[in-house]
Amino acid sequence: MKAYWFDNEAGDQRIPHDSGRTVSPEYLEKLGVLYYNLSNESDVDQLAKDRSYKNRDLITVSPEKMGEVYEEKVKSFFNEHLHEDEEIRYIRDGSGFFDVRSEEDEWVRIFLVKDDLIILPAGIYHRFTTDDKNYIVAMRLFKEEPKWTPLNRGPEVDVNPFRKEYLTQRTALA
Ligand code: KMT
Ligand code: NI
Repeated sequence: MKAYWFDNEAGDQRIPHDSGRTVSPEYLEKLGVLYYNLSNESDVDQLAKDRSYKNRDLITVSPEKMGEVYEEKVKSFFNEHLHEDEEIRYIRDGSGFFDVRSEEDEWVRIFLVKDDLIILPAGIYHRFTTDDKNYIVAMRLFKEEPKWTPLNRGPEVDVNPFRKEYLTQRTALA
């Protein structure tokens, strides 16, 4: 894992966009974003148990796996959105970027590789992209039914109860 401020320069979403300014795991925690490195896959079983994640699946994002719709998918993952549930991803192969909004509404870019596990809180605005290798395999964990409909940013979603709850929590963490 490596986290840094996104540079906001033009260019493909899949290039690093590294401003050179690092973001610490402590700052991520203030945003409610949790990060773990789990080199032993059985560690994920304990985490799942502790947090009541009953189900999981594996997603591969690559042109080989997705075929023609790959480029379209990669673009759609990159639309800024939130979920009404946590987004938990445990990277099993490849790499990619999760971008999350800071307190000042700037993008923090989080580069994840194999054995990295990230938990994005419900209500945080974020987006995802593969990097220039165009390949990531991730375990997705969820409680009951997967409830990860992306709610794209906009005036209505800004006042979603899960968004409001997140902002309350974030203020408490700051
Ligand atoms: C998401 O929610 O953006 C995704 O699931 C992307 C693929 S997981 C690396
Ligand atoms: Ni998402």
